[in-house]
Amino acid sequence: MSKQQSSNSTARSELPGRPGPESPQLIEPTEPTEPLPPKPDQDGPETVGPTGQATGVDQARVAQSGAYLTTAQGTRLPDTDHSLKAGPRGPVLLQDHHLREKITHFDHERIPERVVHARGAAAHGVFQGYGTAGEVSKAAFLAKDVETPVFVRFSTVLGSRGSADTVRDTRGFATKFYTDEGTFDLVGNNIPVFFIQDAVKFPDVIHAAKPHPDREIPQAQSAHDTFWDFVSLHTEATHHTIWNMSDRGIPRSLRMMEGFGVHTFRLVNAADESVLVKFHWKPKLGVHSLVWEEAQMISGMDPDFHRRDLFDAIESGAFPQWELGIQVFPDTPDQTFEGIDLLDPTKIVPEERSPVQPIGLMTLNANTKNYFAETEQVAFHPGHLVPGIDVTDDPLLAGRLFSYLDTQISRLGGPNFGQIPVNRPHAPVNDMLRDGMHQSAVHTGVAPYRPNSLDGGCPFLAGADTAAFVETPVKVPEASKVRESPASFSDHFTQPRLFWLSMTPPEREHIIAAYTFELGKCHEQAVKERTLKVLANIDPQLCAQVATGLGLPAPAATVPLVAADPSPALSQLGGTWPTDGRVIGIVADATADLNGVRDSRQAVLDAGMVPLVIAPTGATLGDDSEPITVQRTFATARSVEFDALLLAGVPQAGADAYGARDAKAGTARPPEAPDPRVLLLVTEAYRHGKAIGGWSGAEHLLELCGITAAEPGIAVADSGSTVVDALAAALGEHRAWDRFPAAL
Ligand code: HDE
Repeated sequence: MSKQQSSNSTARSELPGRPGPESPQLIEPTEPTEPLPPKPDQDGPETVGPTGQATGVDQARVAQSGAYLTTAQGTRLPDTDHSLKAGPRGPVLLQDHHLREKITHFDHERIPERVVHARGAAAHGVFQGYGTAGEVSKAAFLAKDVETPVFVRFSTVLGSRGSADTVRDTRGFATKFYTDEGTFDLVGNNIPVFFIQDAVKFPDVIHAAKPHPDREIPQAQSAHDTFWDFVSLHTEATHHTIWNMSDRGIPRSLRMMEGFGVHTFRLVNAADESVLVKFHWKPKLGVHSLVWEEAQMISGMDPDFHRRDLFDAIESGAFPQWELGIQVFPDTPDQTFEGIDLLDPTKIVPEERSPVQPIGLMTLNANTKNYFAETEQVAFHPGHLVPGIDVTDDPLLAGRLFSYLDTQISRLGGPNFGQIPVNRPHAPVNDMLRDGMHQSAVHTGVAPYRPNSLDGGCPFLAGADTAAFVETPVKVPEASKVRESPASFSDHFTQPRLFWLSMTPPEREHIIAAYTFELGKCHEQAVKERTLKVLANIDPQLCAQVATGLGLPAPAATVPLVAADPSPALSQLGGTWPTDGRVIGIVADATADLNGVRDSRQAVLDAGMVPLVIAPTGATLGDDSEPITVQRTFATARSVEFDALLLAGVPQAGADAYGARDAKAGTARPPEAPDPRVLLLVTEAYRHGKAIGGWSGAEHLLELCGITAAEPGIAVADSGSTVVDALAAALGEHRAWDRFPAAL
């Protein structure tokens, strides 16, 4: 036996009936062991077959379990490390069916990524109705205390599947409700308006926003010529674009985003009365964003930042929650509300004019078990509706009702994608759809048609009284066929201006900086100049400041500027929010007050936040009796990972700590200054408006960073346990906004 063969045979030698030589380098388990039990929070949706029967889970295919490796046909295999050859050094034989099966399957492991929203992260959860929607919708899952399993996929729009999470972009927020009356998909975004008003333009906006076709640059960015070329020529995109340029384009966490159905939907109650509604998801943790510098740094430091944050929060039991709410409007023939056209997906209705009424609570409480099977294969469709929820004639929605079914056929390989476990309804399915690629149901019976007498006439048709989905008989106005939009669709600037006027000064600074950055990345002067003309129609101050940044003259407005009432609900500032799951970095070294570190760690945990100790190296701090585990070192920590910092006290005020090192002679650093990476950590956190706390002696480090304890968002106390309350209070406002514009 050759050398290679002997080492690889070791594991087999221990299996019953497989004698083999012993190897001193035992690197594989030598006998079958029980696989790790599923984590309690990882139960996926109940698996229900395409014809409604519970199928359970095909255990043989879910994990690396069982005693023996087999082929896809279940035949046991003696070797999976060596191809079948004509002698150890000879050619590989075509006969090797295991080699061919293994490589062929591997060759086809990838499926086409989504044409948009390719990068996503998802979780399972539950939706609980409040019963408050009963008057306007008969949808059974909205009734009081009804619990419905859900699967939510968040996504960026532009980047490919491997792109970074924190790019400036719209985020998808798609929810699948597995209701007893069929699956309802609410396929929304974190921005309540869209770039275009008519689906026929979707390929245009996406072609413009995706990377340039010649070199496929830039990835996952809107900061390039073709995007700004399109949105400046096509001013109905102005409203969506200003939302993108605002802090909404760079969320702090998927858990801290609002979600919107965007289109107006129609709800129908038990008496067949209808209203028009807009759907809103309101996060319990509030709406918070990164600052642009952080977002860019995170793209390099941790491209999986949002995905990790969602997964970790759920894993640790900090289940994210959103309230589902509706704005309700009368279903009048003109489908407008106070002059706002409800069929125009580039318009919002300010919450001050039509409050969002809560109708249920969603809790995400289980991570996915397999990214591909669930997050990648989930297929949403705005046409997945249930009785009580219907669509309107929004022309953007009409195109979506076609597109989402169609795209799955190439993405998921045929029309049977509804049979993939994550896509299977929990309601009984009794369709007459048959055959096709990847058909996995074994349909019995001979008469998959209606009417039939051979299968007993089954299945029968339901009526509105037996939970059938019946389209609302909306009157269609008498009209001629035209390729036109209503006149109201051509107002492109009133609402972007409303958005701008509703922003606080720091938020406006961020918007100005975002436009200046993005246009600064464009090469075409004509594109920049045209965009400035668009900005002039939003606000002269916005236009002038961006123009200054670009070094171009500011043009005058070409439309009258409307004096809209600001909508404070659009701003993220003001108010205080829960700090659950926020990440606190505790900076310490061996010379620090380690009891204080222990106390502060505990206080952070007690407050529902996540403490991460940052020290010079990965070695535990303190003696063996009560060692403190170090989660980050000065080499691996960067401020962008933390929502706030705590600087451990040092026993003697003014003493040098935090990895103090002798400064090299002739450098500007003070003698025995803290490790320069700590100075960077603190100054960066300060510049990004983050709360910084410390105790007894930490002021020294703050002073070295040019920060005084009296400033907003800085909390210095006597002990590690007492400082956490003050830190959490500052963090409840998300950032110390008074520090802006520090970093834009
Ligand atoms: Fe989508 N969109 N979209 N979209 N969209 C897709 O469907 C499309 C639009 C949204 O996590 C695709 O399964 C058209 C608005 C989300 O799997 C595709 C138009 C809104 C997701 C598609 C729109 C969305 C998608 C690509 C203009 C917010 C990700 C893969 C008429 C209300 C869902 C897929 C997931 C995905 C088409 C506009 C949200 C190609 C034609 C408006 C959250 O079918």
